[in-house]
Amino acid sequence: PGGTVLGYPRIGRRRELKRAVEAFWAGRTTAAELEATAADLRLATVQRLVELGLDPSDGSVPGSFSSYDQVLDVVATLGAVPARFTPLTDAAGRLDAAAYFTVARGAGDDAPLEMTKWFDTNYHYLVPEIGPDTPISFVDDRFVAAFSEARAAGVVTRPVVVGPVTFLALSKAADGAPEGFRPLDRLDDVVAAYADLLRALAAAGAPWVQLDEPALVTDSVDVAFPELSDAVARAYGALATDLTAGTDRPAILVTAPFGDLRGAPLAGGDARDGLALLAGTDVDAVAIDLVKGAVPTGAVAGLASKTLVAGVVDGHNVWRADLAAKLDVVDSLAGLGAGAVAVGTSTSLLHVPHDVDDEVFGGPGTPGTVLDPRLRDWLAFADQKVAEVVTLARAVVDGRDAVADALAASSAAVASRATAEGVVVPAVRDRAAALTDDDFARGPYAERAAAQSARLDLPALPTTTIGSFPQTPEIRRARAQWTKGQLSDADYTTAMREEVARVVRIQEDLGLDVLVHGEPERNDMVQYFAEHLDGFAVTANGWVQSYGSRCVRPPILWGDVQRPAPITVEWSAYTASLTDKPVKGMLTGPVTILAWSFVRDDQPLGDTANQVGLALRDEIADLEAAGIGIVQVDEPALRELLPLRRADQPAYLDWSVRSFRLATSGVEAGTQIHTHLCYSEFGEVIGAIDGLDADVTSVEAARSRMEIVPELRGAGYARGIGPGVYDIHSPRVPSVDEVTELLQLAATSIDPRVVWVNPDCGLKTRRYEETVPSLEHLVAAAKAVRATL
Ligand code: THG
Ligand code: ZN
Repeated sequence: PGGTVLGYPRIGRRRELKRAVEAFWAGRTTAAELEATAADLRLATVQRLVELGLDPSDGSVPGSFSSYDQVLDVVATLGAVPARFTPLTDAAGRLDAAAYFTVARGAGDDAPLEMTKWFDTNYHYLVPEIGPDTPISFVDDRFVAAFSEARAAGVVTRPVVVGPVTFLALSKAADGAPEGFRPLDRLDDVVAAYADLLRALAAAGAPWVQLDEPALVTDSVDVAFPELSDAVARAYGALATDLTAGTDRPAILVTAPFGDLRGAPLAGGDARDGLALLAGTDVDAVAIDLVKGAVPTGAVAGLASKTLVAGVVDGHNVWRADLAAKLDVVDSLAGLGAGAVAVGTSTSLLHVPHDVDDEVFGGPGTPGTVLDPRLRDWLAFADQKVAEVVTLARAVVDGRDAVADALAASSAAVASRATAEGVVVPAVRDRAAALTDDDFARGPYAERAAAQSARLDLPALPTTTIGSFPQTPEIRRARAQWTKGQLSDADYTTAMREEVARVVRIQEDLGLDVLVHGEPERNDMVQYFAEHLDGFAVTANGWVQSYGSRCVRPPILWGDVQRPAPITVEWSAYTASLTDKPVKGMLTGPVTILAWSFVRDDQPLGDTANQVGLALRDEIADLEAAGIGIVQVDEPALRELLPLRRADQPAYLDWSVRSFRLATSGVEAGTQIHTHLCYSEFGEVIGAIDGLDADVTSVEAARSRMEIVPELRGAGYARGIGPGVYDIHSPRVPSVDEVTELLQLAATSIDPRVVWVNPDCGLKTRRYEETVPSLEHLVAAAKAVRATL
């Protein structure tokens, strides 16, 4: 009745966990010291949640800590470790702290678990590898220990565990598994281990456990399984009834975040209703996402004995809720026939920063990074969302009058945001409304190719890089000093221009054909543009975990987007003044800017994308006018925003491709547009990549041994292609022979005249020690293959 949240950030308000974990990796602290810091953080978190109003006595407080990743925690709990890491486990099959991180990060030739995106968030989880012989049993009591630790401090938590069906649906078949084996074939073993976990939690006194089953809201091929709904029925029949009959178990809450549990088929095209399916088992509560998912209607058999947790507070975005409207949604659930309705968040709060009160608000002239003070009232980060849930829950129990002030304040904030200056800018709206199909299209590729080849005069197999060069400690130090006001704008700019000149010299010495400026002036490829566009705000402390110890600070896109002044033009023009070689201007595309920001929720995303597209179109026009003949517009997140339900995908692919074309189609035929994609499997968006109509597309390809090249050709793509010829994620320097072999593979599977030679991705995370020899080998390989053409 007090309301709950499905999970809470775990990196720490000041990224304490990041620092502790990285100190342990560096050998500066012991496992015991790391564990002590983690325990402090867990305790501070549950106490904070109680302070914010969650009930400390009944399992309302989620126990959602992880030292690295929630999926890895299940791997550890089940002892489901790939064979290459079994030597690291103890006799019982457990991983100690060092071994746990080794599975996450690899060691020597033993590759870590692969990392991939968690549903449609910017969080990345580790992909379990499950085969017929993978050990699976309840071996590790980390969930039980965390529960007991909080309980000893006076807080009865609700352990949060990735559910058994989602765990297996997200796993991949282990190397060497027989043809046709699917991880879900191991469901009975996994469920038996979960039953043991539930018994252990009950013995420790846990009244509730939360099992997260986001796989139930998606039908994307990543998790496709024809019998997913049978798996749900089997797993929860066993966990709630058969395997726990006659023994104690905690009450089970199953959550289905990120989408619609009703009204759309489950994975594999099964038309059964996910809510009805769960209601047909003996689980005790179901949490549904009422932000992404539709409000369900119609009675559901079996729900009378259960609690429905109404996920009305958005766990995935930062806007303050309209509490009265949320209460209307809660009220509208009455017809479903649930035994009780409780208030919750739509998803875990893992995806938002900790606390708006950690931000610095100020007006013009306030030093440091500050948020527009008007935004303070419009935003809700994790702590504010907990308070919203508590207020809503109180209204459900005591009536709206009991929280009248809070309801009025939230309505006033929502109203002030709707009418604030900058949220709707008529000039931006008029420009978007006047767009015609011509604004989204360039001329025929044959004409462009001819004009570009005459202008650029490049050799066969031209060599280039993806844009960023190593961010050295000196660059980071200068930026930190500048941000703190210890370095003047002029001195900072001078330092960055010197770096650009150095990067140009290095590239000329290497003999690269198309040069870049190296992006020393950019903190992050999205944040940098957000800082230079109207309609965005950036935060000082708004860190969100991206994976493991790594975090990002997503900008907040709150208003209509405009470009007040050119952003990159001086940098690119300066670079071009230093060399006779062609220089490539570097921009981040509209889809990626949206994917890695918190976006406004008051208009279709496609409309917002076109505003960003128009701002970039102006930037590209200015680059062109400054004599820059090549502009790269990166879209690494094109795959990332793909909707989880197939039915929604065509509309997304349409607006995302159009926004890119809007940005890039204003140029002359002789100006060459490049794009770059990475971080994902492109199968599902391959048609869209062709639709971008870029003259050259560079893609991550080394680890998959160029398989993207024939795929793109198969999808009808017939323009320039730069498949990455070496993996930049590792410090290893590839030999000339290795690069030559990959390049030959590409140049024989398509017409070599369209092939470009470049690394997999930007070099900002690498050091010069690796970068220079790797690029030397890349240039040597290009020359060798060129000679054979
Ligand atoms: N920028 C943004 N989002 C992203 C990426 C990005 N999402 C997907 C992918 N890349 C995630 N990868 C990373 C890689 C490195 C870091 C974060 C996400 C990283 N972060 C620093 C850290 O945690 O120490 C902090 C960076 C900073 O100081 O701003 O290294 O490239 N937006
Ligand atoms: Zn990349």
